[in-house]
Amino acid sequence: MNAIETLGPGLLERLPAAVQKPTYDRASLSPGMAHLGVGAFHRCHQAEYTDDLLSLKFDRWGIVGINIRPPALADTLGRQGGLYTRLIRENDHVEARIIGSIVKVVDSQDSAAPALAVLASPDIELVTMTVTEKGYCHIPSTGALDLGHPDIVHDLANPEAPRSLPGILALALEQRRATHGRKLTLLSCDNIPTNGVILENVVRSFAERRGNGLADWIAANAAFPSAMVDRIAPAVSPDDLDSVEQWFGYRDGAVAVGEPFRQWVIEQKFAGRMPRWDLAGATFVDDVTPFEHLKMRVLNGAQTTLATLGVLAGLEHTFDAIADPLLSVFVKRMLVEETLPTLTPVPGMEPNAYIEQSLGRLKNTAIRHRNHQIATDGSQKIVQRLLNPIRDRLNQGAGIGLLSVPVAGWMAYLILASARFGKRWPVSDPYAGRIAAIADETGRDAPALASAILTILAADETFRKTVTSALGELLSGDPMAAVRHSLEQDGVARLKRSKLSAL
Ligand code: CS2
Repeated sequence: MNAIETLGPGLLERLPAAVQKPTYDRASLSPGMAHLGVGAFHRCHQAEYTDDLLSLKFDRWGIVGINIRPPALADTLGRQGGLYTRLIRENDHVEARIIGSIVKVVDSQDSAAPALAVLASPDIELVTMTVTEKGYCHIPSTGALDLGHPDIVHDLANPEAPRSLPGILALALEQRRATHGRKLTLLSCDNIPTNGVILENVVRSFAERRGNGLADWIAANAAFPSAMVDRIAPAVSPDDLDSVEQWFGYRDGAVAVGEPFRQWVIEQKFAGRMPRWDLAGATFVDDVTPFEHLKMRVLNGAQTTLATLGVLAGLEHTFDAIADPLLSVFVKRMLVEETLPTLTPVPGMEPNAYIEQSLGRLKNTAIRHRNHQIATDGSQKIVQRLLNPIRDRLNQGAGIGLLSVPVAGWMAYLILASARFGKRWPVSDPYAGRIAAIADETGRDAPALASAILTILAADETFRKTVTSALGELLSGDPMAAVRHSLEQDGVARLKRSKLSAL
């Protein structure tokens, strides 16, 4: 029996017809940009846009992919010369394409040196990144650099051997200033609001503490555009790798799976040249804020709601949660009645249609996005997805009965999940330890628990009351009672309001 071949440049000419391949000459690419955090999302998003651009308009913009956290890239993408199969899946439909835009990979998990050699190189004009929400080492509620973060404490004491993103980027910029002085654009592609502002803030705050004029140099020579990114691309499973082998006859250790929908809105604020990703469907704008509010509050808000409540209801994936009649009614009413009135109009996007489209995307059964994966790091996600719309509603004097339920869902998830799922899925959230300690102290008494957790979130009184009552029910034997009651109570409140306005 022939051994199964692994994907690599040598296989490109022998691929089955069903697999598309790069139409440009990869050998003549030279690295012009780097990406930090080569996970499933990058492989389905920025790397694909760049691949599209290379096919349309040949340019030098090859990507150097760098990981400063696990997994190592050398054994998968590295071994395959940067090539991988990107599958677009929607229910029974599969579309396969080999992406060729990543020209080199660098593992920098043990030391920052390999990453710095790339980031400080004069050839690199642009650094994009997807390092997850917590990678920025900021305090989610304020955006400030978290000076108590263990990695920041370490990096300020050892600035020549940084571990954190802000520490690594500050040192790379310092080395650029010392060696060639070329400008750099740093483009965050993570799901945090005003991600460019947050990135600039953490890097500059770090640089200011170095006290060597670096912060001023950064202000004059680096740009930090904000961006809204979108495509659902869950963590890849062994089944995905096996499917590629079964369908196409080769082994690929770096498969990425995404849905058909994709979007990228980028603030037009570059320090030097910018890749013409607009030719491949991205949009350059002056202000990303309305786009990111829409996406984070509607699509991501729905995902977090379905994930935390779905886990409590014993459901595995997003598509299982949205198939549940109660959760599907709940999430739609929450978005239409409470989230939508907090949105700023976005040119060319009708919010009701956007809600429908987003909920439609979540029904895709080929995208096996686990509720546990989305619930991971919930504390870093709920601010932009749920707490900011809640704050806007409270400022408008409007109800928050529905939006409060998934916030209580996040708390209940952290309290219950380690005990229930700990072995199969260790709960991971920077707040998990603090919340577990509060749960031990308060003995799971909902009002005491909610009150202690909400103090961390600096919550207002109305918010406290609504979350406390939902949490009590979510922690009971029938967690979905909270979802049902919130819908009933909200109905009663609306009836009262409509009677009052009829007077
Ligand atoms: C998800 C996102 O895991 C999560 O937090 O909500 O990764 C989501 O799929 C993307 O933002 C979609 O663009």
